[in-house]
Amino acid sequence: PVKTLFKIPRNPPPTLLHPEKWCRGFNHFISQCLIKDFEKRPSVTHLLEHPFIRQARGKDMSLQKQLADLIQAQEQLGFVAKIRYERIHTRRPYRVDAADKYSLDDDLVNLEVLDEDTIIHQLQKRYVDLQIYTYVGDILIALNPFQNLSIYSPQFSKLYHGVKRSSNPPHIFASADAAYQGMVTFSKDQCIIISGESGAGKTESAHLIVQHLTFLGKANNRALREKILQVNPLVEAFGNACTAINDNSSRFGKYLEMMFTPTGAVMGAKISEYLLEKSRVIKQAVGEKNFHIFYYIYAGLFHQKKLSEYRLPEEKPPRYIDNETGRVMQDIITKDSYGRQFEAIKHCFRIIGFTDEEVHSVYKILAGILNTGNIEFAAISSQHQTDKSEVPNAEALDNAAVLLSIGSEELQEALTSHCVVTRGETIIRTNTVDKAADVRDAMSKALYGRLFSWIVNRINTLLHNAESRMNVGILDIFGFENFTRNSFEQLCINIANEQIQFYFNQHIFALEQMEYQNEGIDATTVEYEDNRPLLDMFLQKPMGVLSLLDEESRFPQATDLTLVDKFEDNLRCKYFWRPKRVELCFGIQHYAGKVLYDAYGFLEKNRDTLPADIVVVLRTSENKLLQQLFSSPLTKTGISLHSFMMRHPEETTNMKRQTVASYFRYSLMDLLSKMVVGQPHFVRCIKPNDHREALKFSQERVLVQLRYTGILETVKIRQQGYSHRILFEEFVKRYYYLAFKAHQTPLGSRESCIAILEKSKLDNWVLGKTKVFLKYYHIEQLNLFLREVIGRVVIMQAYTKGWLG
Ligand code: AD9
Ligand code: MG
Repeated sequence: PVKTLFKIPRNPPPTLLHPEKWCRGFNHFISQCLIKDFEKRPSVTHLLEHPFIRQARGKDMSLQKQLADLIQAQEQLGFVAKIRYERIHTRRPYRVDAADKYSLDDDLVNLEVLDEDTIIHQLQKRYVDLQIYTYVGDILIALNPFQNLSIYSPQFSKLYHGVKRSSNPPHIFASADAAYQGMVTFSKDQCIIISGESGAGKTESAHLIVQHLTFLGKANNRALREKILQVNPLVEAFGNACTAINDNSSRFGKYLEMMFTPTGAVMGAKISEYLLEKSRVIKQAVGEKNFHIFYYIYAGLFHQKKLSEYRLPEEKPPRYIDNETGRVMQDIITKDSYGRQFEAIKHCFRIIGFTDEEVHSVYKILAGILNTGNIEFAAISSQHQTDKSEVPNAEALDNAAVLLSIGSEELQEALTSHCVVTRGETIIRTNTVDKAADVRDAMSKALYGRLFSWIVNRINTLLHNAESRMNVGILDIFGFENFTRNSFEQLCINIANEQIQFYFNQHIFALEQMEYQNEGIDATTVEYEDNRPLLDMFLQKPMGVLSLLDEESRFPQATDLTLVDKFEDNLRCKYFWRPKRVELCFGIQHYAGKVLYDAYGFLEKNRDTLPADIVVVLRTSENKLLQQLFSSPLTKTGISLHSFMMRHPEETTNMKRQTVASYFRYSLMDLLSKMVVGQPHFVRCIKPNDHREALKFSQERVLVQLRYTGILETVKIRQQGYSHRILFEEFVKRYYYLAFKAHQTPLGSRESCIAILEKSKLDNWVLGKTKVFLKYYHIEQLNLFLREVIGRVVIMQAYTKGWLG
C-alpha cells in the first residue's frame, strides 16, 4: 500500500547536486506524499525504506540524520493536519521550486481590489481559518489567536530556515529568518520592530523571534542558548503585570539585542530597558495587579512554609499586593501557578548565572519592599507640634529594616522627618502623616526601580560577549493604552508609541518617496497620515508637552491644575483639547485614537523625588547589593554616572535634578539611535477583539487598528513602490557572482547592474541615478540565486579536489 502513495516528482538527484537543494527535493517529495493522503500517512520507517531514500542514505551517510529530521518534521505536519487550522501547512508545505505557486492571499499586496473592505474580509477569512499571519510585502501582520497554536515547535523552525518566503505560509519565524539572513548575508545589524496596542501580542511575538533566532544561531555552546532563552521570562517576571487589558502586560520597554559572529553563531545578548512603570509597586488601579514577581515570591514562600524566613505576614498578604482584599490569598491557596512560577524564576536566575547570594539578596529586597508597604503612620499631636508622625506598627518597620539590613530607628527617622539646610545650618523638620507615607512609597519605588535596572545590567554582564560582531535587535515596548482613567504613565507609553509609529512612517513612506524624487524615479505618491505634528507637540522645546511639564515641575507652588492651564495656554493645536466641566482633564488626539488624561498627580510623578535622608540610610545597608544600588556612580555594574542619572532621576544628593519627563526624552533618543543603525523589519500585531476570545473577529476593532497603522497605505506603497534601494557599487559587490566569473572584477556601474539583473531574469526593477530600485520579492530571489551559485561553486571545488565520489 505504501508504494501506491508514492509518486516521485522527479528523478533521483545526481550526486553532484548542492546538498541543501537535494534535501529540499526530498522534502518536496515527502510533502507531496503527505498531501495525497493524510489518513494513510506513510510512517517514518516506511519512508526511510523507500528505494529513493535508501539510495540516498547509501550514498551519503552525513545526510541521513538531516533527512530523518526533515521527514519527522513532515510527519508532524501530517499528524496535526487533521486539526482544522493546520490545513494551512499541509496545503502548501515546504516547497522549493521557483515555479511553485504560493497562495496569493498570503500577501495583501496581491489583492487586485484595494480597499478597507477587501482587506478586512481577507484578514477575517484567514483568521477564522487560523491563519493568523499575513504579509504586506515585507511587513508581517500578526493577529492575536488568543489560543495556543502548535506551529512553533523546532520542526517549524526547520521549515522556515533559509527558504524562500513564499515556500511556506506567512509566519513569525519567516520574519526572524529574514532578519537573520539579512545579517549574515550583508554583515549588517538588523532590527525587528514589533508594534500594536496593548494585548495585541507583541511580547509573545518577541519570544517567538528569540526562539527562532536561537535556533538559527546554533551556538556550539548549548548553555549559552539556554541562558538566552531564560532572559525574557526573568525580566518579564519583574517588568510585567496584569492590567485591565492584558494579564501579562509589559510595564516597560525592552530592546533585546541578540549578538552573533560573522558566520551567524549566537554569542550573547544585551537588553536595554525603558521606563519601568514604578508607580505600580505602590498602587494599582481597580482590577489590576502589582508586578508578577511579588505574587510569585509570596506564593512560593507560602507553599514552602518559608514566609517567616523573609518576615512576610502569613495571615494576610502585604498591602502592596492585596489590591482586592482576599482575592490574592484565595488565588494563592487554590491555584499553585504562582508557586510554580517562583520555581521557574529561581531556575532562570540559576541558568543565567546569578549567584545564590545575589538571588537571596534580591528576595530580601523584594520582601523588604513588601514590608515597607505595610508601615503605617499615625499623627502625634502635642501642644507644640501637630504635624509629627510616628509608626504605630513597629513590627512592619522592624521587618523592613532587618530585610534591608539597615537600622530600624534610622529608617523611622528618615521616614518621619527630613533635613533642611538653610544658610549653612542643618535643621530637622518633621513629616506629616501624608508626607511620611509619600516618603515610604517613594522609597519602595526607588528600591524596585533600581533593583530592576540592576537585574538587567547583571544579565547584560553575564551574557555579554566582546567578540560578537553583529546583532539582531528586537523591540517590544508597552502598547498604546486607553483606559477609563489615564494618568502620567499612559501619557509616556502613548508618546513612545507615537514615536514608533513615526519611525514606521519614515521608513515605509517618507524616506521612500524622497528617494524616488532624488533619483528621478516616477513612482506614484501615496498619501499617509503623518504624525510628525503630534510628535512635535509632545517633544519640541520649549513649548512641547514634556517641556511644559518640566517647567511646571520646577515651581514649588505649581499644582496639577496650573499644569493643565499651562497646557491649554501653550498647546494651541488641533490635537489638544480641554473638556469643559472636568478641571483636571485634558484630551489628546493620538494617532491611534482620542485619549482623555487625568492630570491628577502628574507633577509629583514627574518630579519623582526621593529624599536624601532615605538615600543616606539605604547607603548604610549591610546588604552589598543594596549598597551598590544606592551608591553612585555605580561603577561596579558598569553603569556610567551619566546613565545612572538618566535611569534614576529621583536621586537628589549632590546631583542636578532630573525629572521623569527628561529621562523619558533621553530614553526615546537612545532607543532611536539604536534602531536607526539596523535594517528594520516590521511586525504589526493586531488585536481581533477586546474579550481575548479565540476565533472572534471584530471587524470594527480591526478596522480601527488597520486605519491608524496605515495598513491600506502600506499595501499601496508596497504594491507600487520599491522597498529596496541599493547603490550600484554595493549591488555589484553583492551579486556579481550571478553574472560574472569569480576572477572577474566588474565595475560598480549601471551596466554591470543591468547585466546581473538581466541574467537573473527579474523584471519590474528600475534604475535611478545612483541606485537599483527593487521590489521586496526581488531581494529574496537574488539571495536565493546567490546561495545556489555559491553552493555550486563549493561543490564543484570539492569535486575537483576529489572530496566527493
Ligand atoms: V502589552 O502592550 O505588553 O500590554 P502585548 O505585549 O502586545 O501587550 P502579549 O504579547 O502580552 O501582548 O499578548 C497578550 C496575550 O495574548 C498573551 O498573554 C497570550 O495569551 C495571547 N497571545 C498573543 N500572541 C499569541 C500567540 N502567537 N499564540 C498564542 C497569543 N497566544
Ligand atoms: Mg507586552
